Parts: sequence; structure tokens; C-alpha cells
Amino acid sequence: MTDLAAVKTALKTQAVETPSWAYGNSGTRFKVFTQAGVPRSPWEKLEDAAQVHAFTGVAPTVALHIPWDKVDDYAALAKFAEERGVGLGAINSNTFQDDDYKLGSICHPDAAVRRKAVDHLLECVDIMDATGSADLKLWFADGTNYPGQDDVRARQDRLAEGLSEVYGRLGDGQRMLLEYKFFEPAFYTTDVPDWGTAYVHCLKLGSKAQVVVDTGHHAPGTNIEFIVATLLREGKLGGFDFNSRFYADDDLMVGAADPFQLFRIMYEVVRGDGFTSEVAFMLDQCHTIEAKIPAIIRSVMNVQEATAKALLVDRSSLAAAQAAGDVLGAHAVLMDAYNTDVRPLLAELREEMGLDGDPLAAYARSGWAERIVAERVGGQQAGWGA
Ligand code: PSV
Ligand code: MN
Repeated sequence: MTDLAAVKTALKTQAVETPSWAYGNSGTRFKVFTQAGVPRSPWEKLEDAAQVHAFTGVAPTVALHIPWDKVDDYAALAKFAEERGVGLGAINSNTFQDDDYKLGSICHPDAAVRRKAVDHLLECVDIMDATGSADLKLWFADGTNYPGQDDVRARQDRLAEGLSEVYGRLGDGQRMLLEYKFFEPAFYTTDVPDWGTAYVHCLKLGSKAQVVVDTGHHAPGTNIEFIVATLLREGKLGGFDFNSRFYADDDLMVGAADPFQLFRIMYEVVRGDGFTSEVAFMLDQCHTIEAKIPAIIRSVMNVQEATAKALLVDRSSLAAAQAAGDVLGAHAVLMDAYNTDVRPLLAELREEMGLDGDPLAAYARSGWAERIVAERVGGQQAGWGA
């Protein structure tokens, strides 16, 4: 039997970090669609993120992306967030939108470009100092398109050298989270393509370096929960960038494409005590055709539902069935939890937290969507590159 009170306590302390860029306009390489009411500044993104937290109660921090969220005064931005009930979370670097980075950033063959990339990463740590953020999240678009284009081993050396300089700049309580992605924008080799490559670099760097699993960054069919179990077992899982994918890095709402996969991932998190450790549960999504704030609320709820089901797994019955070699019995224990309708439990939990049991309906009633459409007129909406 699972202890329902313990399940509820765990769910109340869950924290899902929302990404500033999900509040802005987004699109594909074919078209960026605009939506009325979209934030025009990092400040307005934080206002929207505060709404998500106000209605879900479990989205207390917001990840920033530099330079998209560049401001003159980061301490003021942190204070602005705090006054609205949220905090600033991971600082995401961006070494992929500058002409200099055509052949890579930190792995570029030209030392001057590598210097520029590393300086940007060091600037991100300065920003962390000002915002009080604990995590520097690194994703590199670096790679090659053609066999022979560059020396793939030399690129690994350059990567290690650059990362080590940034690692040395981290203060106490700060971490470097290294994210991998199997392809795109590079199509032949990618310099950090998989968890193994990220892991070996993090291992060499030290305990402040950990791996980020972006759920959209794997080849189709990859068993992501196995990667999660392995990284947790090695104490190297720094966090997640949650999103859904049907084909490649689709950045759709987490739990939309494959809620069962999300459950299996969350079960390995629970099994590996990741839920109570320092694993950061972040979203990394884009809401191109759907309304952004409700999509982010739904995404947070999807993570909560998967977590609730994972926490409901009767682990002693599961262990007993596994030990007895009872294949179908063990599978049934897991499926019983997955097939539980946890929505009433979560509604009850929200009410205990002083929230509306139905965050999406409460948000719709709040008038915020109409207010931002009326008020945010003129100016430049935030979006890719802004
Ligand atoms: C790259 O595809 C990525 O997942 C990284 O986390 C980036 O920082 C983010 O997307 C930007 O949207
Ligand atoms: Mn990501």
C-alpha cells in the first residue's frame, strides 16, 4: 500500500521551473506566429510566469535565456520576480545565434571565436551572481555537417578546455548543467550528442557539473527512463528540460505526445530518490499555435499527474513481484499506478494549498488573458532572438 499522505506531501513540494522563452512568440524555421498579449520584455514574461505559479502552486521559478532576457539590472529583475511570488531559476546560455558561430562556438576551430563563446558563458555566471541563480544550463549547437569538415577529437579537447574554464568560475552552490542533443543544427557530428558524452565531460569537471536530459533530444525509440536511472545512479542527473516530441525536437507540451513515457521517467526519478534531491524539473517548450499561459499551466499539470502516478506505484508489491520473477504481476503493479485517475487527488491537493482545484478554469476566469491583450499594445513582442 502506498502512503497517500506522503504522496501528497511530495507533490506539494514539487517545483517545476518554467522557461521565459515559452511566454514569447515562437515558430518553426518556416514561420514565427505572433499572438496578442505576448510579453514585450523579460519583466512581462515574469508577470506571466507568476500567473502560472499562482494557479498551479508548483511553478515557483523561471529560467532565463541570455541574451534574450538581457536587462541592465538583474538584481532589480530578481526583486521584480520576488514581488510577484516567483524567483529566477537557471541561466541558459546562447552561443548559437551569432554569425561568428557558424562553425561552432566553444568547439570552433578559431581560438578567437572560442574566447568569445567562453566569455559569454562567464558573463552568464556573473548574471547568476546577480540573480542568485544556482544553475548555469549549457547547450551547444556545435558540430559539423560534413565528414572531414573538422577534427572531431580536437573539438572534444576544445570543449573540455572551455568547460573547465567556466567550471572554475562557478561559486559555492552554483552548478553547471550540460545538455545534450543528438542532432540539429549540425547534421553530421554534434559535439555533445548524447548523455554519455555529457557524462564524461561532467565527470572530469567535478561534482558541480551535471547532465541535463531534454526529453526531446533523443533518437526516436530511445529509452529515456533508462538514461535517467543510470544518471541518477551515478549522482549525475542535474535536471530535465521537459517537452514532448513526435518526430525530432518538437518542443510540444510535456506529457502531450507520450504521457506513459513521462510516467516511466518520473517513476525512475522516484525510484532513484531524484524527487527529493537536487534534480531540477524544468520545462523547455514553445507554444507556437496554442495560447501560451494555459499551455504552460497544462504542462505543469501534466508533470504533476505523471509524478503523482509515479509516487502511487506500490513499490513493496512491485519489489515482491520482481523478486518472485512474476513478470505479469510486476508489470500490473506499475500499470495500476499509471492507470489511476489522479485528477481528483490533485484537485484536492490544490484546494488544501488554498488554490482552485482546476487551474485552467481558474486562469480563464481570472481575466489575465484579456488584460494582457488590452494592455500590451505596441512595442516589440518577445520571440526568437529577442
Ligand atoms: C536546444 O534545442 C534547447 O533545448 C536548449 O535547452 C536551448 O537553450 C533551448 O532549446 C532554447 O529553446
Ligand atoms: Mn532544452
